[in-house]
Amino acid sequence: MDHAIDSRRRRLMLSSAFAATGLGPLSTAAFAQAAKAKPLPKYAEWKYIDSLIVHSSNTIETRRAAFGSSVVVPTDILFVRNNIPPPEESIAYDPDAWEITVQGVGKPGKMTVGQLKRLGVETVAMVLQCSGNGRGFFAHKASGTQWTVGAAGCVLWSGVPLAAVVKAMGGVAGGMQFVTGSGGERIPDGIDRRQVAVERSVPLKAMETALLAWELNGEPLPLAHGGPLRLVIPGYYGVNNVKYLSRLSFTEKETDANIQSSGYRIRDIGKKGAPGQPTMWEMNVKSWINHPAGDGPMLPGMVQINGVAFAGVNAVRRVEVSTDGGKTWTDARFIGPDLGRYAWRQFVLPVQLRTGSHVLVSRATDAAGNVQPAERTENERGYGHNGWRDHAVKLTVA
Ligand SMILES: Nc1nc2c(c(=O)[nH]1)N[C@H]1C(S)=C(S)[C@@H](COP(=O)(O)O)O[C@H]1N2
Ligand SMILES: [Mo]
Repeated sequence: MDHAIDSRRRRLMLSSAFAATGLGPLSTAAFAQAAKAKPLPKYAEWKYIDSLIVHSSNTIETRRAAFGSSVVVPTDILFVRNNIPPPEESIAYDPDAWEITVQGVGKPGKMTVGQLKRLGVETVAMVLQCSGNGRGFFAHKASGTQWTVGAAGCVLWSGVPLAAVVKAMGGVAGGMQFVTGSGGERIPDGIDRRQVAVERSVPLKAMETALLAWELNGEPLPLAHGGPLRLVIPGYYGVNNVKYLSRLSFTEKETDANIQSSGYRIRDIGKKGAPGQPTMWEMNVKSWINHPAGDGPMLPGMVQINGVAFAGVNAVRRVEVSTDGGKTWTDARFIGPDLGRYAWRQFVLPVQLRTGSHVLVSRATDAAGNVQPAERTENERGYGHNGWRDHAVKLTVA
């Protein structure tokens, strides 16, 4: 990842140059915070730490203030989530040699990334978001990483449409209902695969839009984000986008791996996860404000309230913004290019902020008419939080 290290150095140089002029993108407080922060893990050491919150070696969040106003989130500030430690870096050295097993098709067999590249190529812009994004706002201390807003990012994936691969391999075998992807992590001897394997099933219809991706934001897919090959299911929660894809199966049933059968299930607080409860597939409609981020005092006057809005498999149609905690609302304007229904839209509302305290919130509506609710839906593991109230930016203008 030499190119990424270079870009990080370049950015560090820029930020210290700005700091010298007093125009630093980072406040002194942010520098102090960064100084005592946990270090980045080796496989993600090329990331730009000042824009990230390192929760653990396997969970890294983008800072709210670090989200830009362009549509795409740069790879070096994109969040990372690994349920188990990633494979060795060496699997990404010769990506074209990486091999996947394909089952549940007319002609099952193996395919290398090099062979897949000959079958087709497509690009999709989509929001990658962890099911637990916003978990930190739940009052019952839901177990898991306490993400706020930054376990999400809109990115560009390039790869072969899954439908083209299936066509080349004799079509989906009769009776299959699910697409099941398996992660290529090595599971130590003596550990039950079913307990820990990252293996997810999604409904067969997702095949129409899925990609097997080898490129992220115009660069070869780094190991941290699933290189050499990743299953991409546009509009579905992060967990379904299986990294280091090693096996792809069309199956009659959902996998019995824990991560599918009992994990990632919506249930009441105190209940155990079980098949039959709603699983984290399509994402719900959601928005939040990134600027101002509420991380310091502000002077009164004109402010460009800027944030992001998206709605899973649906396009987002409208965003309203309130500066009084949701009593009154004004329509915001979308800015920048529309990269399609799976991408997020950036929105802006210029407002005059007077001296005092302000609670800034946003509320999105999707093309199907779903409106982002005020409150979160309470659930044991803190999944799917799209309540606008908890995502507020609280500001003091003085
Ligand atoms: N093989 C594999 N795929 C995986 C995971 C994993 O641990 N292993 N984590 C999933 C979860 S829970 C999320 S939110 C996303 C995170 O993607 P990222 O690390 O590229 O941001 O990857 C998903 N795919
Ligand atoms: Mo996740």
